[in-house]
Amino acid sequence: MAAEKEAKKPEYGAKQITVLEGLEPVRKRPGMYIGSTGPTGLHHLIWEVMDNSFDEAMAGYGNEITLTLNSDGSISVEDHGRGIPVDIHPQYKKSALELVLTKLHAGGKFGGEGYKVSGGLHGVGVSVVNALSIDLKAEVKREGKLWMQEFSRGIPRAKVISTGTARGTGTTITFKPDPTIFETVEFNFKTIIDHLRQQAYLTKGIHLILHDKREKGSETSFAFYFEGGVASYVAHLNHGKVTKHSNIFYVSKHSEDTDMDVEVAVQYTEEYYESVFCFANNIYNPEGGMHLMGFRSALTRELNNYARAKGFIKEKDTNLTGEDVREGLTSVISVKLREPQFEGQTKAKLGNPEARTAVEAVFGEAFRIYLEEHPADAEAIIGKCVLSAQARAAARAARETVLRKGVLEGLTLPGKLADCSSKDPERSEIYIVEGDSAGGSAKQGRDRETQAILPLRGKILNVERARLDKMLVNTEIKSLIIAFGTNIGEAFDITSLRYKRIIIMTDADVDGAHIRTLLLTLFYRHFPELVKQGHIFIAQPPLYRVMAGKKITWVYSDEEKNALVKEISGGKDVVVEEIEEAEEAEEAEVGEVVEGEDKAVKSSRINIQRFKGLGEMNPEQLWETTMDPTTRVMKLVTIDDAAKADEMFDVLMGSDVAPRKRFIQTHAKSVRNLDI
Ligand code: 0RA
Repeated sequence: MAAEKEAKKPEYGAKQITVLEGLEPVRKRPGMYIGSTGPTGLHHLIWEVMDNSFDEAMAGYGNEITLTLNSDGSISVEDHGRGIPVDIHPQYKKSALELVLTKLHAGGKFGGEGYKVSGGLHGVGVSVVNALSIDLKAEVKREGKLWMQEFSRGIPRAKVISTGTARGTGTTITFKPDPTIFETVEFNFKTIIDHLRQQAYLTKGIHLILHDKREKGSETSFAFYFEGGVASYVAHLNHGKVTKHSNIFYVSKHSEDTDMDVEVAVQYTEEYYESVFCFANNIYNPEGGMHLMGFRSALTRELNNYARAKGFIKEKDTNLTGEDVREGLTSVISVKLREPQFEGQTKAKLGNPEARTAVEAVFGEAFRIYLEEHPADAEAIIGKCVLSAQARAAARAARETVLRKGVLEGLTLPGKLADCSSKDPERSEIYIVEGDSAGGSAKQGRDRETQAILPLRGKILNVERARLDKMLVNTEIKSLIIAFGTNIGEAFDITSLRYKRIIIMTDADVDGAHIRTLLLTLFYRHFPELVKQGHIFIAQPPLYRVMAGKKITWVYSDEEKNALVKEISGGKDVVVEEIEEAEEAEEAEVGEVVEGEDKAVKSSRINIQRFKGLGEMNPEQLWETTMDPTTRVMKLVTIDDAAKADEMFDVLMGSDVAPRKRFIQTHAKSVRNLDI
């Protein structure tokens, strides 16, 4: 916060560190602190440490944060903040450093004026990271000295010691996640890169550097720095789209009344949908919240005021509605406040009412001035909104006609839907299956009582560009809507949902991914409630069938396959014949296996068959591997997943190569050393 720098800086020492409790609860119930022990929770550890570095940077201490993926599986986060204090706490007789790293919620963050929160949803403290790390080393530069302390699973290996002299200040935390806690301790490069890019947009002026040193000899480095803050973010989101005006609206201001930083960027495109991304203290709020409400009311008000004042809409005309002004809108809203309150299903909806007031005031005033000062841009925006209003009226009329014809009344379930016999939504689920042949297997293999199958023919309509009225004439989409029973648009009613689970089942190839993305885009844009309330799933068919002697095992990843082969072969190296096509697998009977050097040993035979498509499985196999509710694995789709699919759609899936090229080029610019 800008004001923070000017505010009196209290002497920060061990005294201000308040202590709530020890770390045992963290190891006992890690999920309570980091959400899960899966990949998301694992990456949460990094965000947690980085949040502390961001806090320092945003308070004006240090503008470069470096993340290093080390070859031993550990991660280092280095900042140039004030450094964690190392003096001894009078009451606890321990260094502040040790307290920060071993006591839950000890970080000064809860101690009043000394420190402020960037986290909120994160913000559980570095001690949580320490508790869940098999090794953690803290190095601090402070008052001319270099300090160091090491821990294992949250327990200090020794007291903090000074290891030499140092120039400047800062903290480096190096940690290695505990493999007995996490399902996997392998970090995902793309997850990290995406997070860093987003954080760089949200904290302008801060350099974020990533070194990937995991592979000796092929180390790579990336750097992100965006001078334009969220305006750069909007430019990024609008890549590949035709924009309505070239000047991106941008405001960044501290609201004195509410003591809040407000940053908003806006640009209209020729698309029909709205892309809005809200953040509070750098945390994404997929469900929006008070900042979004403030933004929306100011946007509608200012555009109506301007349109009337300049005669774009006449006395007798009705006002532009919220929906009219949101078509084609791309915006990023970011607020930074002292005590964010998160609500909603995913705990990611901002609840602070003052955020509404602050955004409404700051954005409203700046946007009014922008419209006045950029009449050409204003005219283009208003023109688009007026057109949206007209189109909406036309669409309403068209939809009413469609509805009157009873097309969506649920009276006529689509012919190709094989419905389940249960009429209880709680017990019912629907598989959306790619292609007729897979649909056939699914229909035969399913549990008729509770599982409905809807095969989709061909590529469904690219809903991104389609308007609701046009969508409603698309057979595939109509089938989906009728099958769901919820209706769509203003008539959407989740209480009429006919299936508790909607499961997307596509092939594990590029076409499958395309259809899945299309469906996710459709759900994100037109059925967001289904996603938010956890009704959408992705089936996970196996990648391979491994046959050792007579025993068949289905495996779902390459790691699993390798582990299984190792297990079957008893740890010895074996040569395994992998067969790509199912037909070939039959011809080849069983792949020959050579066990290491010693061929005299009793020969075990391993045959691996890779599945290309669902259609290659017979009904029993499909049931057994993918549809049996007692054994299947499915991925729950979050609104975040759907938003990502939506965002990526244009850029990566579009038939047009130009935006894709541009995407790669612009990203190359933000990267110091693109070495992939
Ligand atoms: C407690 C108090 C102060 C800073 C920090 C903790 C701190 C923690 C981390 C974790 C990673 N990097 C960090 N940098 C700082 C305030 C120190 C002061 O007022 O001098």
